[in-house]
Amino acid sequence: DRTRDDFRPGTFPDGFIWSTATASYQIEGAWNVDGKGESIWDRFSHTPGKVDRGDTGDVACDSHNKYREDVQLMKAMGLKYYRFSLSWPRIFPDGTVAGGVNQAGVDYYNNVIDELLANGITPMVTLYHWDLPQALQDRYGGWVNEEIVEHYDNYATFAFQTFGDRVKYWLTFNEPMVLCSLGYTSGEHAPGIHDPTSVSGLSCGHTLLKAHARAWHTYNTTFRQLQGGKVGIALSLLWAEPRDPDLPADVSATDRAMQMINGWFAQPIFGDGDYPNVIKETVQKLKSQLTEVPEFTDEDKSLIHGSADFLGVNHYSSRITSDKPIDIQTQSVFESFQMTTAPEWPRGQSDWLFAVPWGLRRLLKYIKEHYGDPDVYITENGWSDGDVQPPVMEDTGRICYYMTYIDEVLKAIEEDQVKVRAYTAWSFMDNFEWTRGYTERFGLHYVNFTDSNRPRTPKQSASFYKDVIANNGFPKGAEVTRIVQDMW
Ligand code: GBH
Repeated sequence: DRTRDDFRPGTFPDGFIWSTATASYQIEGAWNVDGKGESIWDRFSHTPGKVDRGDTGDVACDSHNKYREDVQLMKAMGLKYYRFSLSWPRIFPDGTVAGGVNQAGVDYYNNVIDELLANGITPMVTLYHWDLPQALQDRYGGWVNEEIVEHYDNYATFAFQTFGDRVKYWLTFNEPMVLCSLGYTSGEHAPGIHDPTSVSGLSCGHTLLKAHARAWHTYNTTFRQLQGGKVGIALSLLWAEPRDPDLPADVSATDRAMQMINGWFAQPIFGDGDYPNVIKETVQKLKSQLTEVPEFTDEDKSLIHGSADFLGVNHYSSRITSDKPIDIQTQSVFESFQMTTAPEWPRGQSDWLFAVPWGLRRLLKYIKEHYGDPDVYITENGWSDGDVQPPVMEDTGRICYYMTYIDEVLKAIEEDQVKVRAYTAWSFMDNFEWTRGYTERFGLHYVNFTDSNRPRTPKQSASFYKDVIANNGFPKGAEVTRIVQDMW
């Protein structure tokens, strides 16, 4: 049974960061209020058939109005850090500096940041969590076009300049792999481009890596000395376990999967500065269909390599991987492996979400060994329940998930010497779960989306996490450790 490993109580290193996260489109609402421009997620969710039940982020958790209440709930949990994202079109309605800054949007984020700090909570800000200004999509086709690197850098510069006196932790992008593959290959996410050739997805990734590096260098040369903050990127990293560790074909299929899914963005930034071989091979095959080939010059590589002060890890689940023979002439390396799950793995509400706590420890060790032993901030980890009546307030599934995953983080720190500095629970509250709308709930707080006041109520997991934060882990004798051992 590889579901669980032993639970080992213990405490985290002093100064360990405990946080929770949200993202602008998923919580703010106020999509067309106070001068905000339209984003690609506004356009996408307003297009019939794109999101379950026709749900939209028009109101979402109404955090544009209710951020003070959110901060009080955070304070009640003893949270000292909070990760949230800025909506680019709330600040620059058409995405460009030339188009003008929206002062009301700037005021809103100043208020959020000040409210957090006044309550002893340190902000961690994601610059881009998927809500591109629609105007940049219309004008350039979005991330497939390198013209937008300049606009992203201008936006990032403005954010550093305006908020960087108070914000010391930045993430340039949330999950480039997800945004490029779901937004530009499968089309399940905004902007909804369906291109099974992978050409658009690969170009998206290429632009994004350049934009990321540009923003990091901007911070490094212009703001670091004055502001003293850190800039990283949040990558969605999966753990792939070979179906048969003694079968070389499965082991190499697993290696290909890890390269494709994790290495696409991790290797250029944290590895040798270039794409993994599987990506390069795919690019070679597609060359005839490409107008601009996603290959890095030596200059690109040296700009991208090392362009992060820490690695943000969004991790949720694992897969068992086996070899799948392909026809080299007609099929791509993307199809050369197969991923499954084990029947004993507990399932969340999201169809992709299986609890495999030991996968996180193995992933962290892999990061240490393959990506230069960086400082690691776990920027997301969490569990979904359904939108059921009565709502799941005694959310033992979520508590089990958190306690087992957090315990594996502790093992990675103590036994594998991985430099994990932060753990972030996704999410502070139930919110707009992209294509799934409000049908999947990841929150430590329940949000009633049928009530126009969007009341929030702490779930049992919120008090569990509060105890973890207060105890800096699971010290022997503490109440939280007893809960854990009872559930075990
Ligand atoms: C994150 O995405 C987002 O950053 C956040 O906004 C979102 O609300 C949260 O997670 C919960 O979904 O496991 O091989 O089947 C994570 C999105 C979706 C990425 C599923 C990996 C499936 C790949 N994940 N996806 S696999």
